[in-house]
Amino acid sequence: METKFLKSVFNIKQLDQKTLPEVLLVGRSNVGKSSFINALLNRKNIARTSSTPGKTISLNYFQVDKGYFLVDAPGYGYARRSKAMQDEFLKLMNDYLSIPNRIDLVLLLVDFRIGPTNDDLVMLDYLLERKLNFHIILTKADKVKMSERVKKLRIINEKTYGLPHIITSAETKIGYNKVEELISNLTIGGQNEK
Ligand SMILES: Nc1nc2c(ncn2[C@@H]2O[C@H](COP(=O)(O)OP(=O)(O)OP(=O)(O)O)[C@@H](O)[C@H]2O)c(=O)[nH]1
Ligand SMILES: [Mg+2]
Repeated sequence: METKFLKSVFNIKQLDQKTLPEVLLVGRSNVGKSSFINALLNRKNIARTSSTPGKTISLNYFQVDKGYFLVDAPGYGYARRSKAMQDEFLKLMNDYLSIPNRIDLVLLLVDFRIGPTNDDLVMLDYLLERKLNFHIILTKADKVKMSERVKKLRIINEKTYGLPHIITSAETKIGYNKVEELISNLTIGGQNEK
C-alpha cells in the first residue's frame, strides 16, 4: 500500500465499507491540519496548505502506507462561510461522527499559541459525549516561546479537563513520533483485523 490522497467525500453515502483504521483530524480553520498531515506523512504537499480556507466541505481521505486512513475534515469556525455551507459542514461532520464503529481515533488539533477556542471546546464536549476515542494535539509549538509555555499549558489544561495532549510543530517536526505511536496502537492493536 502506498501513501496517497485517495478521495474526497461530500456525503457519507459515498463512503466505502470500512477496511482499515480511520484517523480523523478536526480543528478550526487555520489550526494547521493540512500542515500536520504533510508533516506526519513526511510529504511536502500531499495535503495542500490552503490558501482559500474553509472553502470545500468534504472529508479528504488519505491512504497511508502503514495501513490506515487519515481523514482531513473541513475546519470549523470559519467566519466567512455562508449559512448554507455552515449547515452542510455541520451535517457532514455529524453524520460521519455518528457512524457506529467507524472512526478509530480523532485528533483534535488546537493552536498552542491561541489555546482552545469556544469552537474547540464545543468539539471537545461533543467527542466526550459521544465517547469517541480522541487525543488533543497542540499545533504550531515553534510559535510559542519557552517562557510562555508553562502559563499557556496551565490554561489549556484547565480548559480541557487535564486531558493528555501532544505538542507538535510542522516546522520543527516535534511530536510526530508520539502521534505515530498513538496510531500504531490502532493498527497493531488488532482493530483492523475484525
Ligand atoms: N509556524 C508554524 N506555522 C504553521 C504550522 N502549522 C501550520 N502553520 C501555518 O498556519 C497556516 C494554516 O495552516 P494549514 O495547514 O493550511 O491549516 P488548516 O487547518 O489546514 O486550514 P484549513 O484547511 O483552512 O482549515 C499556514 O500558513 C501554515 O503555514 C506550524 O507548526 N508552525
Ligand atoms: Mg487545510
